[in-house]
Amino acid sequence: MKGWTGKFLRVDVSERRCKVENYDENLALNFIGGRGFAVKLLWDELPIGVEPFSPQNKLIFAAGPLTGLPIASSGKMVVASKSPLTGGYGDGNVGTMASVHMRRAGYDALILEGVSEKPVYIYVEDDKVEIRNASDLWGLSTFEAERKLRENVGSDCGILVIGPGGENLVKFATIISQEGRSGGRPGMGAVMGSKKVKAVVFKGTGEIPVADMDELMKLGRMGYESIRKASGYDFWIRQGTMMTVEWCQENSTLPTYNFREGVFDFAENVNGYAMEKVKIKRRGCPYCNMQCGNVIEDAEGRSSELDYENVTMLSSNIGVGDIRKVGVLNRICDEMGIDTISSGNVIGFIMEASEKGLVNEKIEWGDFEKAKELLYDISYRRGIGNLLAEGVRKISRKLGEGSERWAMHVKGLEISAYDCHAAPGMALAFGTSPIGAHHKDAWVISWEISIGRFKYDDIKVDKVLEFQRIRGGMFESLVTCRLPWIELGFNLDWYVKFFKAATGVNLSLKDFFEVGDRIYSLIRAFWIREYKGDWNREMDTPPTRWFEEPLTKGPLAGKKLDKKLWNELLSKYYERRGWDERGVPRKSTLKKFGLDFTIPILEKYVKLEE
Ligand code: PTT
Ligand code: SF4
Repeated sequence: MKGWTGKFLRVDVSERRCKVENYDENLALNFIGGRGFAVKLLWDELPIGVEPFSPQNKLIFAAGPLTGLPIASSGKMVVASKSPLTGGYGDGNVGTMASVHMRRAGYDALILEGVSEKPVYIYVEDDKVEIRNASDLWGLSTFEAERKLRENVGSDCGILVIGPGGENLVKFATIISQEGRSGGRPGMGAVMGSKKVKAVVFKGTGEIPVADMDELMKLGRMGYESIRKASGYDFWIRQGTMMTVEWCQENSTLPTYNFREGVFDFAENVNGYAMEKVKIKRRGCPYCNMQCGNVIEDAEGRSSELDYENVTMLSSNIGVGDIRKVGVLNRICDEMGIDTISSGNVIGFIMEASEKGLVNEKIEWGDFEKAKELLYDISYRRGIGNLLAEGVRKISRKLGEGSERWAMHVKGLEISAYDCHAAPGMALAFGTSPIGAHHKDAWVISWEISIGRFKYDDIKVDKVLEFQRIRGGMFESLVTCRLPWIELGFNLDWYVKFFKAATGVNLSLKDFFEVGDRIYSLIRAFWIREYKGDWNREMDTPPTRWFEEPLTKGPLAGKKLDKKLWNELLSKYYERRGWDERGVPRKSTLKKFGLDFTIPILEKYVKLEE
């Protein structure tokens, strides 16, 4: 095989055993890599209904055939597992030198299994693999742990690390790299913590096998140049994803006060221009000439790397209107290794619960000091933080009193930063995202607003599917950053050419989309299996707030989603996917994608329609 290394590294920390395995070429051709490899491995290897923190759960670090090659924004990695937050399939995508070094070391994925008795870190240097003592790292923040590791192992390597959040099994703990890159929103950091693995270090000195290196280098150079010449490049370099704050405010879609509103009175204090005033440098992922990490000096005089989602969920959604204070909250999340989106959600939720008298604590909107304290309490599971560390689905079930209606999640994963009171297409994207409410797979909102946000048209269903195929299927399996394409119009044909030069295999965009559909149906089968058939369309339905409580502020005051029309969109989505009215794949669909092996297992739990 070219492009792929053809090898997985398996490390069992219970048995302290490491093994290199060759995998079958058919796996590569049918699932490509990244998310595709991850879901196939989890389906094949996890005992059904496995407890996410048990030794039998596995954490997959997966690259794709383009990862780590000298082409646009290829330094990315998928981290995946059965999620402790949602109970279903969970993954995330992190930009890190670890992805490049893993591939140079000769592996397309690391499969981490078991539970170590004592804290350890995994050290991989080409074919040398060691499980090392990490007692002196346990308890350190992600920044401190990564720095300390670099002192020990040198700087020419890639490091993935967890913080106190992961160690203390916060259900939305993530995996951090390079002091500002985070991956695995649905608790991938907690799974790593449950295995007592503080860090994974990759040092690779080999060459990634490539079918036609000259062609790849040529395409790579041309690609970088094309990105640099794109009309939006200069502004992107200035603001990156932070430009979205202003856009969301203008379009009443900026999550405000636990997604009650879509506009924030202090948006100007936290938008891209406010950020530019305190920006000190930019940084980003390997092999990328779009370096979009905006590093600012925060209100405590420290560096904090900002992105749109982080800022919005920790500003408007909880009422903090000062970019440097938001920087502090964001940096604490990175140091503790917890997801900013879920953190902003649970804090917003508890502020509303306090306002409504559902908890005794006084936690007021916009209280920066309290928010800071809560982030530490969540990470160390202290006081009310212990409850918040469980995520909004569980908190709302505990508090009751109808709070489930304004617990902003789908399938247990907190919603990322787009208010959908007046965006049915984006609400469909959140509903059907394969990991729970995340915008990663189908960010259709800007397109939707441009074509008529109040419509419930079929084209919105088609757009969600198209984006899921491109973003959730193609980019998550080739494993490169999608931002050159979505932000600067870098044409998808580039990836077809990159893939051909890397692997020697000729696949069309249509072929990639078919792989995406295969991955989607397998992920859906995984959820249904893990929920033991306890599945219905409510699992794909966004929170009641968007259907029942209209916006009260801004130009869209009075607007909310129409449940009946929205449900029709969902039915059409199911139909196009080849799933039935419950959202369960039909037998014919599973067969069409070569997923016949799922049928006898699913039939134990649900009646499959033909
Ligand atoms: C991603 C989610 C996002 S999406 C953001 S900001 W965004 C938040 N970032 C967090 C963070 O930072 N620290 C933290 N403690 N928690 C965080 N939670 C949130 O996590 C990220 C970029 C961004 S910035 C986006 S959109 C794109 N996402 C990509 C993707 O998903 N796939 C892909 N092939 N390319 C992508 N490119 C862009 O990468 P999750 P990163 Mg991220 C600090 O992890 O779980 O997928 O959730 O990886 O290296 O930080 O780059 O406005
Ligand atoms: Fe990383 Fe940003 Fe570059 Fe994507 S565009 S690879 S997120 S620095």
